[in-house]
Amino acid sequence: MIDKISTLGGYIHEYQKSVTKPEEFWSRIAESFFWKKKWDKILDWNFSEPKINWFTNGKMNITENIFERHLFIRGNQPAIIWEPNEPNDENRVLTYNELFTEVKKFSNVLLQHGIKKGDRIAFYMPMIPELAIAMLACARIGAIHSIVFAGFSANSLADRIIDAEAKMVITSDGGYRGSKIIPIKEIVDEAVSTCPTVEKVIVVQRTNSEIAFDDKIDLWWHECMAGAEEYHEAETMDAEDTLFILYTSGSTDKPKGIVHTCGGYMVYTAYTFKNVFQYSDGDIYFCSADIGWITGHSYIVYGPLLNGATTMMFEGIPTYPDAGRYWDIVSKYNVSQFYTAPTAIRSLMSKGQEYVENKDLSSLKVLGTVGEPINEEAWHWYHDHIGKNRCPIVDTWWQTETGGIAISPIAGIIPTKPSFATLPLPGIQPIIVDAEGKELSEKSVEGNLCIKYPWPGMLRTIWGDHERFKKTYFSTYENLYFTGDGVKRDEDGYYRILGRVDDVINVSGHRMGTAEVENAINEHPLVNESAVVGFPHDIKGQGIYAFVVCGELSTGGVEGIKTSIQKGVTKIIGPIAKPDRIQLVRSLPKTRSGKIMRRILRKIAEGDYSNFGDISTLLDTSVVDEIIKGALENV
Ligand code: 6R9
Repeated sequence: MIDKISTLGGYIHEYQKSVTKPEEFWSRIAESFFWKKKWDKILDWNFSEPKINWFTNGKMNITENIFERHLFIRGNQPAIIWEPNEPNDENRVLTYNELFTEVKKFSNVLLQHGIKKGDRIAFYMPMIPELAIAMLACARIGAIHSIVFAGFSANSLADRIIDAEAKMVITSDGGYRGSKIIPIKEIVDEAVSTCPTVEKVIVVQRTNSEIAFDDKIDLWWHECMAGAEEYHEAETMDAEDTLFILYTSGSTDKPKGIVHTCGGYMVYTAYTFKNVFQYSDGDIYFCSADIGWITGHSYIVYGPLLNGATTMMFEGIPTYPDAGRYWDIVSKYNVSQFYTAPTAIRSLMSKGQEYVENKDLSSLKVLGTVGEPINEEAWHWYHDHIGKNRCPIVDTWWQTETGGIAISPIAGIIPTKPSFATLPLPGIQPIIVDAEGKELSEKSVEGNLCIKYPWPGMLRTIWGDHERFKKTYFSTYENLYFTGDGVKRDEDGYYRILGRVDDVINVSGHRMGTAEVENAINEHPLVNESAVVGFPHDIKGQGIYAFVVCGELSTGGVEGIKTSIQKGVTKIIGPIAKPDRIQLVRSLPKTRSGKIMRRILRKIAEGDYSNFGDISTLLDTSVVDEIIKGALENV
């Protein structure tokens, strides 16, 4: 098992070792796993090609490290505790033995339907145990899962299926979310109708909704599992074989398929989970994320299960049946570690104290946040009202690309400071640079966050587009991985993440490319062009502000067109991308060379109508005055 860092001195020692002798450091950690064949070389890399290989020629399977490695001591311990949407419905507890049986059976189902190592399988699923079972079955046979958050539209799902050339889709008839039933299968049907690579769709029965069922491609999960063989030997995987693809938004139009591989991701998620959350045997760990995002992959499924932990999976939403739901779950299961997003904290905080008072939160030991910067007010509320001033908060900074937590306190060991992700974890070598890429080496400084040395959990490429991988992450600054985030370091060497410095906005912890939203808006028949920026939003962190130029107005007038733009974006991307504010404008502020000056639009969206900086390159400054006037009318 992985040793836990247990003192501040221990952290400093581990960190130094990870920087001076990274290979020795990671090899010691990797040795606590089960390898079918040990690696020949720990690390082979350069950031110019770029090439990142960890544990070269090591052979393993991540599910053997979850199951076979733990079973003799943990077979009867709960691996997953699933809490359903309705608090009074029966929950499900899967022990390691039970989960293992289901995974092996589903592995055989996949093989039986012609899935081979390297094939891609897309997922569009609610938060039910079959999601985790199917993920692990993919990993066991070497199929590559590509999980798509089930809030995306049919169109977004289809784009992802097509990009990965997925052969199969795993889904459910419907999904419960609070008082709503989501027509999951209907969305999949719409997507799959445009995806020629999909041969089979496996459907889990969850809501018993009436659905279209095409016997030629659709299969019921329960029917497949009924006859499935229980015996299955894990496929031998190379450490650098792809484990999964997860799509995320970037500054340019199309979402990118981030590729993670088996060996490095295993070592990194397991190591960071154990240390950051200080997980001990017997603890009940609850991460409220959806498995459709990286947080769910790394810290609901892989990280916890690799450590033999008990991990919760929650089907519902934080405000159903009321805003005390998370706290009911914490007290029902005696949750020890609770990990959520600042947007959820702000939303629950705004509902009032009555949902927290009288809840027994005494089992809590550690609180965590992820996904976006946490403001001090929310941090203090979380600390005082949920943690009762006794639980450390781990503000964990990381990205889909980093695979696991990169900058974060180690619970109870690294002293915290509100809104600071504090210090890098062992193996992470952050560097702050200015716009030209010059290192800002003073302690207390502000700039762009890069990482200068590889760590095992980092992405290896963008699916099908290595050139884009190079361009996106390694071309802004030579020989550095560029995170896209701005950061401030204080006199203690603590890091405070300031937010994205590229054209990515972070809405309720979800990454959204402004270009992606603009393209969706521009699909509207009356729209000529648009520019999207983020603006500060009390609950969501950032909201979406769209400046739109229309050729003419439809009969519904200004309000009618705004509503139809919102509907259009929901249909094309999904409800998470729906603009919060739309302002119709005569034209956009452009430079003489035709580039939109987003800097100005960002200021206007923030309600700051001065401090535009140098606007001498603007083609027509009167446009700015008009937009400000319109913005004031909008408020
Ligand atoms: C894990 C995850 C990544 C972006 C990242 C940054 C923001 C994440 C944060 C944070 C401030 C934190 N972010 N954690 N900002 N403090 N603790 O969220 O991955 O969806 O890829 O988003 O989220 O801007 O670059 P992902």
